[in-house]
Amino acid sequence: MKEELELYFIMGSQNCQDKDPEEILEQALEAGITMFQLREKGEGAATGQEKRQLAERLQARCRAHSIPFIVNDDVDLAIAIGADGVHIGQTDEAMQQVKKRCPEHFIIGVSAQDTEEAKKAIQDGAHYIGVGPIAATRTKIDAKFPIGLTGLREIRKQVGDFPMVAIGGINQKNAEAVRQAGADGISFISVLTKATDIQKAVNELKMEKVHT
Ligand code: 3NM
Repeated sequence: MKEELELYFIMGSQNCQDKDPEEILEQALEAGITMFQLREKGEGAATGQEKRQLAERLQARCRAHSIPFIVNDDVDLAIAIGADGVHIGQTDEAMQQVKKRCPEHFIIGVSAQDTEEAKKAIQDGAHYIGVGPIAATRTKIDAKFPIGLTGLREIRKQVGDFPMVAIGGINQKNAEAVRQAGADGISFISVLTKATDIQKAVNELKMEKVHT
C-alpha cells in the first residue's frame, strides 16, 4: 500500500478548466503517478451517466498502466464499474456499511484531520488514511484550517507505521518536507491540473529528483 501512495494524483473534470481530463490523466500516468482517485465533486462536476462514462474512461487509462483507480465518495459507482477502491471522508457513508458492501479486495481510504479521526479510521478498518490539509489550498472550498508539518508529525507519531498519505496545498516546494514529516506519499490536484508540463511537475514531486 505504501508504494502505491507515493504519488497519488486526484482529479475531477471540475479541476481541469478547458483541458481534457483523460489527456491530463494519461500524461500523469506516463510521468509515473502511482495511484489515481476520481474526485468528481463540487461546482461543474459531472453527475449520473456522464460521471459514470468519465469514470470508465479514466479507469481504462489507469488499467492500461496497472495503476489503482479509486473513486471518491461514490461507493455505488465504485462497485458498479469494478474500481480498485473508494476514498471516503469522516462524514461520508459510515465505514461499516462501506466494508459490508465493497468486495474484499477493495482499497478503502479515509480522510483524517487529526489524531482522533486517524485512529478511528484505522480502528474501523481503513487501508490507508489521507491526512490534511497540510497547507492552504484553493482547490477544496470547504477545506479545514491547515494542520501543517507539525500536525502531520503528530499524527505519524500516533499511528505508528500505518499507511498515510498527505493532502492539501502540496507542491514541488514542500513535497520533500512533507515526506520528511512522516507521510508515506503525497496527494495533489492543482499542481498537475494546472501544470503546463505535467511530466516535469511529476519529476519535481518525485523523491529521487529532490535528493539528487
Ligand atoms: N482534500 P490541491 S484538501 C481534496 O484536507 C482535498 O482533506 C483535502 O488539492 C483535505 O492539491 C484537498 O490542489 C484539495 O491543494 C487538494
